[in-house]
Amino acid sequence: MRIVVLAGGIGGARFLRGLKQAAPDADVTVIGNTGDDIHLFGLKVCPDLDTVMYTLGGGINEEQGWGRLDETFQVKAELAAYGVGPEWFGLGDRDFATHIVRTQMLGAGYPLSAVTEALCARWKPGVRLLPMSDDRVETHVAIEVDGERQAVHFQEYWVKLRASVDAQAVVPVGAEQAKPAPGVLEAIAAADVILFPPSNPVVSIGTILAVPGIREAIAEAGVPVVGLSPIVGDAPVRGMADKVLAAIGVEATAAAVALHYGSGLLDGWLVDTVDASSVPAIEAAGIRSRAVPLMMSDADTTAAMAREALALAEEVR
Ligand code: GDP
Ligand code: FO1
Ligand code: CA
Repeated sequence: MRIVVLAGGIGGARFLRGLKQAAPDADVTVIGNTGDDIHLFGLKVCPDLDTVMYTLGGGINEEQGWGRLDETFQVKAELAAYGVGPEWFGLGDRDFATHIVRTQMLGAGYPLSAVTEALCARWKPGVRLLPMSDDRVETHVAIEVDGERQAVHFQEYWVKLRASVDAQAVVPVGAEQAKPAPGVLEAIAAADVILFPPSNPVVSIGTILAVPGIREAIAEAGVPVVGLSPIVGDAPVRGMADKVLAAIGVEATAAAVALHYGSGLLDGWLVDTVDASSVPAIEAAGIRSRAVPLMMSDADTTAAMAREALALAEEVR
């Protein structure tokens, strides 16, 4: 079975680990969000691609959900001694190596998709990991500071400001001109099932869908498209999805997110058991829905979520 998954960072990566356990023989292609990417310390940082690669490759810092296991921060301290920041973003020593390889290859002219493939040759994530695009796309967030509207990079909004101020708009800068990376549209067209893991609907999946051609290819693939809610009990399980959903005028509820994707895109939507009362409204909107446990607390529970998603896909096929 060929499965295509649109993934952000932590939510996407953890779900993928469960999917691999649930369907070990499936051929999985991951279309990763690159809107979080940023140039820092002269290096190209791709947080969501790395989170997927490290999580599936066994190199992730489990508690944190991003960055490397057994990490140290000597280089960061040395940079700080030179007064080189930003001090709010912590690239670890082991992680620096990944970024040096990536930046060197990009500088030599390789596209991000080829660079990602080269990095994955070491980590062997067991999925085909494709960036959504080889073109530069950067998510910016409009905020108000001292009565003045300004736009900051998503990393600044999330890591530096910890989403402490309201997001007024979220803009995937460059998305309109971006082309899907090689293999993306082909993988979608060849898929048997397309899954939206419990990733952020705005700054992860929303950004991937903003690359012209991807949304259309999914809608036209003619195969079940099933998603899992990242919102449980009217709040994100972690992160700032509530803030960025508010910026696009969508309530932070499992049902509102399903309706935001809409029946034109989604065929099935899993909500957590605490949100079981929202199932009829989702079904009334033409999206088949089930309430099942959606907390990725351990490998077996996460694999069970993946099995539920695949079962729902068969139901709507
Ligand atoms: P990020 O790029 O690291 O922010 O990760 P993603 O975009 O892939 O996923 C973030 C979303 O995952 C957040 O909106 C969380 O609410 C959601 N999430 C994290 N852990 C869980 C979980 O155990 N269950 C569910 N249902 N959602 C989760
Ligand atoms: N998140 C933080 O909260 N603080 C950091 O210092 C930080 C560094 C970092 C370095 C590499 C990387 O791949 C991810 C990193 N993240 C950090 C996570 C990341 O900024 C965000 O959580 C994601 O972009 C949201 O998906
Ligand atoms: Ca992300």
